[in-house]
Amino acid sequence: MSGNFAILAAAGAVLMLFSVCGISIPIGETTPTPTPTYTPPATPTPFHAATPAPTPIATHTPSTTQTPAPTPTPAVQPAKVPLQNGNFETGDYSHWTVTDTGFGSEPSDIITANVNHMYLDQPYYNYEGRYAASSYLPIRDAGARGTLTSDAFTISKPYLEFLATGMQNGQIYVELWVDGQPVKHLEPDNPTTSFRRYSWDVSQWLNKRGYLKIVDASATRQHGYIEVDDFYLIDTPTVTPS
Ligand SMILES: [Ca+2]
Repeated sequence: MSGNFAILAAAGAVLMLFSVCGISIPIGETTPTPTPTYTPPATPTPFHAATPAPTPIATHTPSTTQTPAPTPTPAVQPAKVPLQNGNFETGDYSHWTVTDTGFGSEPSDIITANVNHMYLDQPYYNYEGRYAASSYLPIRDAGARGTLTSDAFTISKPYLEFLATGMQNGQIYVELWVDGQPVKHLEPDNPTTSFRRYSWDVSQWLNKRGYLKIVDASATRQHGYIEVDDFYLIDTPTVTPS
């Protein structure tokens, strides 16, 4: 402040001197002290953290070759499991072992037997498919004898069912063998030509291995035969089990 006053005082003294000397200085020509223009401080460019370039969103291109994965479904156990060639529809005794001559060298063609009137009394009824095992038809002799033994199978269901005809006779029967002994035994009480469905409760041998024996050891003529067909394992019996 005192510096400015000194300057003003000095300027005043100079003016007085010029005035005294007749020198006039036009006031308007006084060189104005440049007023510093206010320059606002530069607004700092706000600092932005480097923003990574946005990752382009992958455009989904539907594939024409990729098939959607199938929805996994739990393995479903069929309710009914046929025994191998349990219905004899191969037309031969594959999966069965034959002894003697009663059952012939191959299953009997029931449809042909009906057409050719080869049956004992009446035409066959209630058979499954075309073929069945018969201890009568091969040589048309009810006194013929023989056995059929199935391949071993796993008892995977609680019931074993089959069709059978034949007379009740201690030497004519169907058996299920497990652990080296017969556990089920049926002497058919059906001496007709109409097959009947039988059901065995085999639940106590579930998951064990077993096999079937079909036996005609009787030389009895007339109705001394047995005929079987359509062996399968099943969850729910279709007839009253024994
Ligand atoms: Ca059959």
